[in-house]
Parts: sequence; C-alpha cells; structure tokens
Amino acid sequence: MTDIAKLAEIVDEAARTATEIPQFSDTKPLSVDEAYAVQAQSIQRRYARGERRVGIKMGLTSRAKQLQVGVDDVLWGRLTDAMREEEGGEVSMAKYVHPRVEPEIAFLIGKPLSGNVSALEAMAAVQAVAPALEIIDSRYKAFKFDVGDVIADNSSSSGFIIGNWHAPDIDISNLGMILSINGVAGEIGSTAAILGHPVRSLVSAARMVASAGETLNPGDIVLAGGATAAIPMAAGQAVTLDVQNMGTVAFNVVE
Ligand code: OOG
Ligand code: MG
Repeated sequence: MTDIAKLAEIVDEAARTATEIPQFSDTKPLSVDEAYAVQAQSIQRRYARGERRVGIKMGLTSRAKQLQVGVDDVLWGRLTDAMREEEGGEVSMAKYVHPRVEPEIAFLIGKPLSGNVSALEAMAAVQAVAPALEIIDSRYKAFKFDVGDVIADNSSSSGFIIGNWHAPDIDISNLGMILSINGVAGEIGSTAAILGHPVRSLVSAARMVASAGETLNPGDIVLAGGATAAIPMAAGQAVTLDVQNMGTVAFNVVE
C-alpha cells in the first residue's frame, strides 16, 4: 500500500527547504488518484503552518508545455499566499531548487464555480483577468518526473506574480505574449496556445476541483497554464511578460 502521508511529508519538506528529491516513480509509480491524495495532504501541512489558500493553478494546458516536460495530461495544483511574489519586486533563487518562469493568464473568481460548466458559465463567474507569471520548481532531480510525480509535487507550483487586473469583457482568445529576459524576447506565444482559449482551462479547473470536492470561490485566483515553454531562472535576470492589451508583469531575479 502507498503511504500517502509519508509521501506528502517528503514533497512538503522538499518544497519547504528547497531541496531536490528522487522521483517517486523510480521506486513505484503513483496512480493519478494517489498523486492527488499526496498533493492534498502536502497542502494540508502548509495550511497547518499558517499558509492560506488563494486559488489554484492549471498546468500542461498548452502543447509547448506538454512537450517540454513529456507529460500529456492537463493537471492542477494549489496556490497559497506564501507563493505570491511581488510584481516589480525581487525573487530570490535561494527559495527555489531550479526554478523556471512561464507566461500565463490569471482569472479572479467573482462567483462560486464548480463541476461541469460551459465556457459562458465559466466566464460569467470571472470578476477580472490579468497577465501573470508562474514560477514553477519541480522538487525532483533534474526537473524530471512522470504524471504521478508531478501531481504529488503540487504540479510544480512554487511562485506566482500577478499584473494589473482588467474587466473580464476584454477578448482574451488570442493575445500576443512576449516573455523577455533582460529585454530580449525569450519565448513568444499567444493566449490561444492555452487549450485554444484560456477559458477552456477555467472550465477544466471547475471540473477538476469538483472531483476533489472543492469549489472555486470568490476571491480565488486561477492560473490558466503556461502558453509557451518555461525559461530557466538565474540571478541577474530581469524577467518581463508583455501581454497584448493587458500590459506588463515583471520581476528581478537575485541570489
Ligand atoms: C508542471 C507544471 C505545468 C503549466 O503552466 O503548464 C505548469 C511543470 O511544468 O513542471 O505549471
Ligand atoms: Mg504554469
């Protein structure tokens, strides 16, 4: 039998201390259900330390992301207040193992959303949309994992930065995204790369949280998933994301 609590402690400690660990799949692959159980318990440990739930992140919602990590399934993880980094601020490498940054869109939920919903119903629950950067940091050696490993590790969530919120009537179907390092474009994409339209990620989010008996609540943030491959972070980088019609979100990487 898989010891869910033990694995939850291992991933939580790895995240808390920014220490890499071997993949669980080296010993015994986890089923998707087991992996979400590990994730849920590891997040309970964070809540017990005083962290607060602020929303969720969707992952592997673009082909570029799926190809980069070799996993094809859309997945999700939990965000807490401790993961939020300040827009325009400094992000310290010391908090992370081998962080990468990726261009995303964030939804701010205005009305409860859960279960099987249409795109229209999902959008009707959105209070605002913003450009966002996600810092992903797999706790596994060499950023390598199978689907069970990554889900257990809270789908690599570790940090996020939200730009200015906009009214949700802005058309987010196909907005250009440029992720630059020190002023040089590194990854260029479109919000359309996120499942064809980022709202589809929110539809999946509503379904996936419901299967865990949860709801997206007013005030929750939902990250739609990276539109391009992620870029490895290093001290000295000025990271900027420009999203067409939405503005810029940025941070500086320090030791
Ligand atoms: C898994 C998390 C994926 C995204 O936006 O696709 C993710 C990973 O790439 O480590 O956050
Ligand atoms: Mg992401």
